[in-house]
Amino acid sequence: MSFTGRCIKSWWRSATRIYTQPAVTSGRLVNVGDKSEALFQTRAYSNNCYSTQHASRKLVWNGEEKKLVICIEGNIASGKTTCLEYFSRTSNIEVLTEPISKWRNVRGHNPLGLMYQDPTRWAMTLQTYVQLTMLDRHLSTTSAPVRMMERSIYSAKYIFVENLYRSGKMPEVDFAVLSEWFEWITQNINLPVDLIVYLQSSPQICQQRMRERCREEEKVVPLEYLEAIHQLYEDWLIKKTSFSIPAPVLVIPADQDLKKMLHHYEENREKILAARNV
Ligand code: TTP
Ligand code: MG
Repeated sequence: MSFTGRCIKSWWRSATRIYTQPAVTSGRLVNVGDKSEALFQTRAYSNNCYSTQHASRKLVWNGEEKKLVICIEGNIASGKTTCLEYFSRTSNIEVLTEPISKWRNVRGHNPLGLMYQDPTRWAMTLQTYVQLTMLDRHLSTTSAPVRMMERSIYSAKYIFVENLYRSGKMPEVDFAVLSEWFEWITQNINLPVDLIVYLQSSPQICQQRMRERCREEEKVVPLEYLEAIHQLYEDWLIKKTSFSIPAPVLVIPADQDLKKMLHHYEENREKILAARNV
């Protein structure tokens, strides 16, 4: 074999190794630049990945094999955690609940509480941290073949940051800086999502559930806030008129009581697990 031939063979071996190694508990971001087109063909083929062109210039996580990634979305108190807890009982699904405990306590500070008390001053602080913790969730490794996440980096930006900005609570400069961060992250890091499950609930029901669970920071949240969040979700995932949607959407009506909701989740189990066919 010629020298060039040997080089190509050796490069090919190392390139494919990145994507065929077994799941490990830690990983790192690797930059796969323009030279790696063939490598991306391998990845695109084996992962059934639908954003190959973009992926060819992105940082990708080399710590684990491709998993099915499902994001559970919906208004505050729409029942996302309950839904995740239900599916966590299934052995091949690993559940990643929202990092809300971190938002309530970062080195002794409570950015969630501060944001609700004085959004103009603290929304940027909270949303920067939400963005970081959501990115961390997207990149975390799991051993199960299916991963379910509470929310995503997308809804943090398209729903919450957008709402704070539109309602005049977030200064334009804060919105601009957060948007630059978000765009850099989503353009440069591969964050695959295979399915969005939208728990569609009325703001009134969410308010009732929120009152019942009585999270201290949320006592000041008025119905109008939940209505605004609801409208942004509807525009994004139902009317599809606002922002791009990173994956197909499965809508589950979520106003019913817990027992009926668990029944709905069970009814939708097959659809959720066959995410690529939705
Ligand atoms: P949710 O993400 O809606 O989580 P939840 O546990 O309240 O929902 P569910 O009952 O459906 O499981 O919100 C958690 C809190 O964080 C809520 O007060 C809204 C707030 N939040 C923001 O302020 N900004 C954000 O970007 C996100 C994602 C949440
Ligand atoms: Mg929750």
